[in-house]
Amino acid sequence: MASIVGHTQGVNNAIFDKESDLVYYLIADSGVLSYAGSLDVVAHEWAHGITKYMSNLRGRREAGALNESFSDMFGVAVEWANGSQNWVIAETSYNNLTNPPDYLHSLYFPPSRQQAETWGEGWWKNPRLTGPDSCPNPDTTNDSCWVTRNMGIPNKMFYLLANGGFFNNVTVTGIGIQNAMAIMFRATFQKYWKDSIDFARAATGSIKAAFELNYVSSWPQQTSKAWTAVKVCDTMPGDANGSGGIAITDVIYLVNYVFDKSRVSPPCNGTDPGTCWPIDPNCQGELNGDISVNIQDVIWLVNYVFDKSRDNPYCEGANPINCWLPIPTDVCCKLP
Ligand SMILES: [Ca+2]
Ligand SMILES: [Ca+2]
Ligand SMILES: [Ca+2]
Ligand SMILES: [Zn+2]
Repeated sequence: MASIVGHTQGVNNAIFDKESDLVYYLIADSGVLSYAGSLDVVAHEWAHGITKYMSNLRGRREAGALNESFSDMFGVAVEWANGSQNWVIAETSYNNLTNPPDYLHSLYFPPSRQQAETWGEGWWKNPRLTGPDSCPNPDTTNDSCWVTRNMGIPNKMFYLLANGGFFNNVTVTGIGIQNAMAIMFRATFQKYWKDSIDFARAATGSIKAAFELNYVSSWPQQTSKAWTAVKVCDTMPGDANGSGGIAITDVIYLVNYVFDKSRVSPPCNGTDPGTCWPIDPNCQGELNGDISVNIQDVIWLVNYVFDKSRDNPYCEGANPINCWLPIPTDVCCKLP
């Protein structure tokens, strides 16, 4: 990818030009060195090219924030693979400054650079058409509906998933940056992330990618938890009992939920008069992708749990490993 480094007025910047596929590095007299000297920024800009040709995420609202965040994830991951293991962007270009913060973004603590780390809180601003303080018209005065502020949310999610951490009362066990990047890349490559999607769909798409890449591990669970921690996603499909994993106990829970739900006599004797097996949130029992929770989900879950460890005969569905991967849907990952 061709790059052009030049002098400009105003602020230091790096820009991927979607029309020409050129990257411009603009140097200003701000004391910050050119971003062309920061490997994470270079990788960030190149990742915009990946986005353009794979997911085509737009540049506004939540899709715009995800677009920028994917580039930051890629930037950190490339630098990590080349021996510089840190969670900040462009630190090499800020080395000569005496006053912190000496970086452009932080995935570890986005608020240090005026970026949100939790949906609906702090530096977050409403990027949507509806709701309080909504953003009807994306333009330069509102940063295309708050792209730079809100990109801190998926950035923080990625940090938590890769590194692990305790945030907003959620504990995420880190799966390593290489694995976390593989999930986000698959979401991009498979177009689970595309066009103008919102964060909830982005979470859904990455959980789906995690299931596909490594269903026997805790990747889907930790991906779900990471989005939960930043208050975007609220659960994992198939985890009917809310334990944080998927096992035979979820089958028992879901069977009881589905049959108890419509049982009038004898009435359920639990604390809930309608059913002793409420699924909260309800979508945890929805795993075949058709929105409602019913007997079909029981069948799906039984097959998933038992097929998962079956080596012979192999599952013969579209997925060579397991034909019954839970399908995350938008009902299973809602903004609070
Ligand atoms: Ca860095
Ligand atoms: Ca469970
Ligand atoms: Ca269903
Ligand atoms: Zn960018």
